[in-house]
Amino acid sequence: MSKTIYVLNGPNLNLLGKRQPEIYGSETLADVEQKVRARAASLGLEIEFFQSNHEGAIIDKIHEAREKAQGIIINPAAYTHTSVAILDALNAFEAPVVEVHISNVHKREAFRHHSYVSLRAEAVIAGMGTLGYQVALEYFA
Ligand code: CA2
Repeated sequence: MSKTIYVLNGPNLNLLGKRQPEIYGSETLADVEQKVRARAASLGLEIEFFQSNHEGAIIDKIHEAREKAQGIIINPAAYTHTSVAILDALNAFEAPVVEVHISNVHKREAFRHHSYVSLRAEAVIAGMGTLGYQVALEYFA
């Protein structure tokens, strides 16, 4: 049976490729999803790809992953820096978690240097652009 990886994206990432290309690049989230699915297929992984601008919806998806996923790749976007609730949900998920940031958050404002999710993640990738999602998939493969 092939393994399922949940790829979760937080608020405003639906705007990827449409604004601020100097920070986040020119690929859209649909482009990222397509590339993630292609790489996952070649690695024999199933993907559930999800984006929401709502904290509770992301938490519900993490709860769903408890029953259905063997791993989570998450870019929590701004919730990275604020959400104890997402950290708590991830702490109730038993398989590995990889945190991805498109930009190098450590080169940016001080408020982006702290991540609640990093307290839970097995690995953190930042600053590789959207390639970070592919690297996270390789980790699971
Ligand atoms: O670098 C990342 O991936 C971030 O998670 C992106 C978040 C930011 O709050 C984190 O500090 C770092 C912001 C996502 C917003 O994405 C946009 C993309 C294009 C245009 C506007 C927003």
